Amino acid sequence: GLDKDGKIRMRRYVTAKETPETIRAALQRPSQKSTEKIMAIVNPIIKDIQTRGDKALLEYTHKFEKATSLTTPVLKAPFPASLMQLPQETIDAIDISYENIRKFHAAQKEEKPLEVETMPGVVCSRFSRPIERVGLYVPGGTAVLPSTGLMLGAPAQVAGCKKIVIASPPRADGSLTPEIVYVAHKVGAESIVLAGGAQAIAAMAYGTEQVSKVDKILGPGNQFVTAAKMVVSNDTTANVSIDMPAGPSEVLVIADKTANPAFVASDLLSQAEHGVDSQVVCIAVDLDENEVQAIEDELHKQAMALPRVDLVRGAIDHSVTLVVSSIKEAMELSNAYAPEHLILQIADPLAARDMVQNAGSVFLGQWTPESVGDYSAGVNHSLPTYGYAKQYSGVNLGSYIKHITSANLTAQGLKNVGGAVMRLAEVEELDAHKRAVSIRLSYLEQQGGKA
Ligand code: HSO
Ligand code: ZN
Repeated sequence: GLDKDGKIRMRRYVTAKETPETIRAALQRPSQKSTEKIMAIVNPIIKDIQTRGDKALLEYTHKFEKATSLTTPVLKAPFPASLMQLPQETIDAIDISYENIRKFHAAQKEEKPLEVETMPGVVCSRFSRPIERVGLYVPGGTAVLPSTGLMLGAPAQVAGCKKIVIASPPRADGSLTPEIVYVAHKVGAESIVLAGGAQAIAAMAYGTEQVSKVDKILGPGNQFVTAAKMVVSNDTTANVSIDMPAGPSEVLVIADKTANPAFVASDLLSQAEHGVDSQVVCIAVDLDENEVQAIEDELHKQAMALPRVDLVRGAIDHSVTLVVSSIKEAMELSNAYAPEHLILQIADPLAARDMVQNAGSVFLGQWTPESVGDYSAGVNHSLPTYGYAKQYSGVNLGSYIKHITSANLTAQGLKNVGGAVMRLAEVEELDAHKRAVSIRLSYLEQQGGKA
């Protein structure tokens, strides 16, 4: 990201002057550490937690978080007020965000069970139940992220999950940030596991003496966390599921001539500051040299003023600006990239939204920076990354819910559908299946069809 002239700048391509292969290569995600290497580290940790429980969990926390004074890995609710002392402004900000997230996710509830009469007397229904126990991973790392606790916890609470466990790595002095404790309190968590990494995931997947076993684990994390989630969700003895695979965070901004270059740059940087492995993409629609230059100048100027400028530099190193000729071309490139966040700083963002095929969450117009979605608007910020927006949804109310179906037939219904069932049972040579229908139909005949 450091040019000859010392500027922090993204690579730039004009698509009309390049081959499609070059553009495709420019939109590659930065490669990650090999899965094999990660697995070789993660697998023994998971085994160790399974066999030695809390003792192993504490040892890893002493080692990886340097929190050697920590003597117990779990804090159970009710959480003492002394652990969540915060400035009133912070409490207000969390409360406002929490309410908006709750509101938006509560609206995702189904009004009533679905019911369809597929044939006369054949009624199929679908109803939902919350997943009973969920484990929410709130990363530590280069920043504390209480907002992730809200994004995962508020929908779990709205869905009616009975047990909400939050795991988050403690600080080196063994304590939790008060914001995380306050968020855990707000969402009704039953406990906080003071651990991070693969060890925290394993503890929630299998349970330990003090850590409650959960049915589903959600939340973003580094490669170790993601690998551990994959491992436990593939282990039938754990009987646990996960939300989605996760990679580094990313944003794609589409800007046309109406966009304010300073706004565009600020959005690119808000994602770049997450970490050196973040990726940001700027698609400039029909901008001339001066207009692209204006965005690049703003990016450099704003970046230099950031405390996290070194992380930004790393991210900008594998980030790119594409100059394209139309909104349609921009949307095609965006759909192929499938960004976690898509920001549309263009004249008619609503029209462009209709063209979105693949994206985690979309931000419309110049007054909607990604930051509002990261914290307070109400939309979720736990989103599919690394191209997984092609097949996964971000965390939503449905992430905490199972659908159960029921069928309910009358005697006439069985008469109506029974022929098809018996024929297919014959095809599959499953006689007992056929008999379960025929035995009833014979009974009805004996009754003279009165039943
Ligand atoms: N943009 C991040 C979420 C986040 N931002 C948390 C600030 N805090 C990944 O979607
Ligand atoms: Zn963010």
